[in-house]
Amino acid sequence: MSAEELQKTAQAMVARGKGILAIDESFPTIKKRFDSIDIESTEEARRNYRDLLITNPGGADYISGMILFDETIRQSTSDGTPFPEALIKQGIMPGIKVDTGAKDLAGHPGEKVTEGLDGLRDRLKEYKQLGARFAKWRAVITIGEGIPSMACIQANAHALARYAGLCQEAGIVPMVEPEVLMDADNTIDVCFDVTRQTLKTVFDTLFSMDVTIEHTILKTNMVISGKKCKVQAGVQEVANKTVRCLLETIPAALPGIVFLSGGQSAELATAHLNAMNKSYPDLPWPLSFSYGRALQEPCLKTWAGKAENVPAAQAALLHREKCNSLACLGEYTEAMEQAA
Ligand code: 5MM
Repeated sequence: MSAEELQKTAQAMVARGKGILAIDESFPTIKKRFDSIDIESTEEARRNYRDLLITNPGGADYISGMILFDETIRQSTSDGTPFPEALIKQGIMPGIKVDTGAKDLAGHPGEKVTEGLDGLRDRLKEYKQLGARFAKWRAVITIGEGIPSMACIQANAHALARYAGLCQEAGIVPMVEPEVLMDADNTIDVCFDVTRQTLKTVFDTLFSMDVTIEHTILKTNMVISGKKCKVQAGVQEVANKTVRCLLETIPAALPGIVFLSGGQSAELATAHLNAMNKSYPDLPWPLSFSYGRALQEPCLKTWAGKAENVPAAQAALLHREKCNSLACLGEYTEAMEQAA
């Protein structure tokens, strides 16, 4: 893929009013999700579920790309069309998660470093042949007593930069995902400081390793109160602090920023994105979504593993996709939830 095509792909990922659906749950994560609806995580159950997400009529109006897992990119729809082909036919770009998970960081209790660089050049070649236009690698930064350490942030930034360089060499747009977790009892200001340091380190490292910023997409967390914090920041404060943090750290040359939902409720994740776009319509980059849970949860619950629930589950997914599409334009209102 030429530089021009990489840029086109990156821009198409964050096209106006469109976002990304993350369906790249690894085996342990999809098992957790299926446990919540009491179904067994078999290969066929995973295929059935991903089939309904991928073939949802109307999804392409709001979704530019979907992030697949290694197993999923090799599976097919019920009528035998390979999933990547089924996406491309609808005008949705297939993406692929290429990291192999966050593992304990030696010498740093409670901290993780994401692995998966070994053999990545060859895997990317194969994913490209299977139809992948973009890739994803998620680094996890944990807030806690005395953490994160700079060692953890730097190790993860280094891996993200090496991954991004390999993707661009292979003609695949890297989605660079540093996620500061929201599970602790920290205030929003601690999240601000940690996210700021993380993003600054990641972009310094991308720059020093000659990754082309114009051919990269950032996927990151919002600046938000930890789930266990007694004082929960309101929607406007989250919007203001997230935007300030991004303005301080992210080069204007980046084609776009997409958020993960990180355990926020579906509606709150939409409200936060909407508030950012409504209050700050003239940012250097589009702000969009790449949610997993906040798009899928209502759909997963409605489906509950039953074929007869597929149309209702697809409608629930489409509703979240539409709400988030409107949030990209700052045009979402809470009333849209009642109307659903
Ligand atoms: C869909 O979940 C993705 C895969 O996670 P694991 O590798 O842990 O199985 C995950 O990377 C996801 O893309 C991001 O965390 C965003 O998802 P949420 O649910 O936070 O929006």
